[in-house]
Amino acid sequence: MDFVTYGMFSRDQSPTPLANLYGVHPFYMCVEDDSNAHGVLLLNSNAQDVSLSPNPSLTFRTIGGILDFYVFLGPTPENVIQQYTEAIGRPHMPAYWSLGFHLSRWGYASLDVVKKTVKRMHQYDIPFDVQHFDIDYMDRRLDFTYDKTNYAGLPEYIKELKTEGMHSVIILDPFISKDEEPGTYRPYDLGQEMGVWINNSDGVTPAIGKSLPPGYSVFPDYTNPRTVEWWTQLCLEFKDVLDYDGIWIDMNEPSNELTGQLPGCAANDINNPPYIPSITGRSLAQRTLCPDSRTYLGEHYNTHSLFGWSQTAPTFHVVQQATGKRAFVLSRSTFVGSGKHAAHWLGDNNSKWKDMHYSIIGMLEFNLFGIPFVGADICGFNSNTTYELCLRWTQLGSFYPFSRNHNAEGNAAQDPAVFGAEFAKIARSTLRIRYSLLPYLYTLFFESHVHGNTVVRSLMHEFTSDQQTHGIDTAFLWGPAFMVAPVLQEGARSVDVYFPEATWFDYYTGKKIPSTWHKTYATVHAPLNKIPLFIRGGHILPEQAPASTTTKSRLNPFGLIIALDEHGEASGSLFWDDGDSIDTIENENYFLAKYTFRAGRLTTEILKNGYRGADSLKYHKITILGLKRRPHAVAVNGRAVRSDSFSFELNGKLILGISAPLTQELNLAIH
Ligand code: MIG
Repeated sequence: MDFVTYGMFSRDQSPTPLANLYGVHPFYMCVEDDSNAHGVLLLNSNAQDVSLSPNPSLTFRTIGGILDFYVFLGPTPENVIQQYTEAIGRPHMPAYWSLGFHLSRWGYASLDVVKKTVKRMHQYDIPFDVQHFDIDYMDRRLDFTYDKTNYAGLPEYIKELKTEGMHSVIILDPFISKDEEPGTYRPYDLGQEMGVWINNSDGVTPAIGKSLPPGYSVFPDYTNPRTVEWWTQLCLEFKDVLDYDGIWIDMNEPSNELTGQLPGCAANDINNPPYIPSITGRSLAQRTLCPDSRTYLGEHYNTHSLFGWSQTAPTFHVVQQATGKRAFVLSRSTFVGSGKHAAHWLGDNNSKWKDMHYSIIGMLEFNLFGIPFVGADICGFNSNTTYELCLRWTQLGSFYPFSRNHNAEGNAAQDPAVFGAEFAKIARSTLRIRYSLLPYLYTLFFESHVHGNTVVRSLMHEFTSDQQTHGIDTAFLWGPAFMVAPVLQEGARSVDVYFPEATWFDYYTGKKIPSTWHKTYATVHAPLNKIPLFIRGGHILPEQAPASTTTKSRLNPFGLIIALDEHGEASGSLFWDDGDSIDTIENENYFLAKYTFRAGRLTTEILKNGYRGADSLKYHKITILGLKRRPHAVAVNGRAVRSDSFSFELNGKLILGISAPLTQELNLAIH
């Protein structure tokens, strides 16, 4: 609030404090001194800035458009986001596989290198679901082609990954080269014929810029329904070439190497308005097109920051159509409502410790923006990473909702299998924790999709009246119940963790955090092989035995972690469906259970039992944390459990081995 001004205008800009970045979200949430929260959206796509002062005051300055203000009354932070996403569109339900670990790299250089990388991931048995293909799969960086020399055999390889239960995501850029031999490059020829490009100010001739492909390029105008037809057709045709499962849309700010298109922007008021908001370069054309360019919806001046957003829904729909399954679309540029159709990564960060810290801030922000499926490039994108940074980042990134290791061209390989056996073992064990908790994460996404909840949230979000939580951006929660407190400093072997007033258990030991640590920072041991994790009492987390892919883990037995609060109570839920069919909720093809534990009894209420694929699944393990004493007897569904199939540890942790069907009410009594 200290007299800072934030500019908003979508820009190909690696994350830098105060700079305008890839996305535009003219939304804020405010928490007042009495802990009541509200939110405000100015639904406006023009270049704008917001000035903050400690009065407190806030001033929006926009240079066009409509002054459409929405106020969301909360009163809790979570209510604000539920109301905000009700207005702008609730986040989509992600495919289960897309919650697995993703691996990517710009500059594998050949399919052989990809294959070797995937192989070493498998050799170390590191959980791994999705392989990304960045622009080097393309022939000379041309969309809808692949490199038949360096990536010969790519179509077959993608099929092979599929048979192993893995998935593939391919990148597509928004610029189309106009300089290929006429008749040899269908995406351009067809688009030209259909008239789908952003035009110059004359409204007729296409705007010509320069980006990754050879020669000069034109820019599809996704606000035009004809462009959507063209894109849909090409993506469908390309599916017959590369059997992709998801599409990654990059550079959609839109990015351009030139300042404006050829031959440069005319001197007029639209290109040079009397006030230019506080954006990098103080130029509306820098790294993009001239403001007076014409899109179907209006002047680029008004629609610039909508480019990525306008590309997102059509891409989502064509991925659904092409695969017949739930779509995965990863977009760099976002606007209000993008979460309805896209996941987001935070862009071109650096392999630096402070960037790893920033990623938590970005992840929390995008959860406020209604785009909870978010993560940063694990181990850092620009420059070479180091062993320790990459290890700590792999631990943190194992708890990003979108968990992907990605790297820039020219840097040393940084996949979790490249640093040798010790690193791989740690990556494996951390990712296995992620995979075991995916049923909980998936249930959080269900709640986000249906009720608009955040998936990842700050401590402030849950403990709003505790002022000490307000500035914390070094730890975060999955839903209300699972705290991640990563190591963010080089050489550190401990973390100072703030424990708000609640019952907390160490995830690894089940041991209760002493109440003397409440409302203070406590130093928690964090050797290289460990990221501190805590479970909050009062909550029940569903889990499932992990495996090398979610395709396999989804068949494994479930467990429940019942973490009791000070009254010996806890509750939680599990959402389950086939993980990748479209509209399973609308079609009632899902399973939803609510668990309640009180007075020594667990009861299950099955709210929906509409997914027959759940019938063969079982509960195998119940963990109860925070019991005051060793139980005399335990009964599951009315039958006594033999004392040799449960173990009790003095720290109050009870583990029960059971076998009970998932789709029947699970009842447990502890005496
Ligand atoms: O400027 O496709 O942010 O993730 O690897 C390069 C190559 C274009 C920018 C993306 C990055 C990606 C890279 N792209």
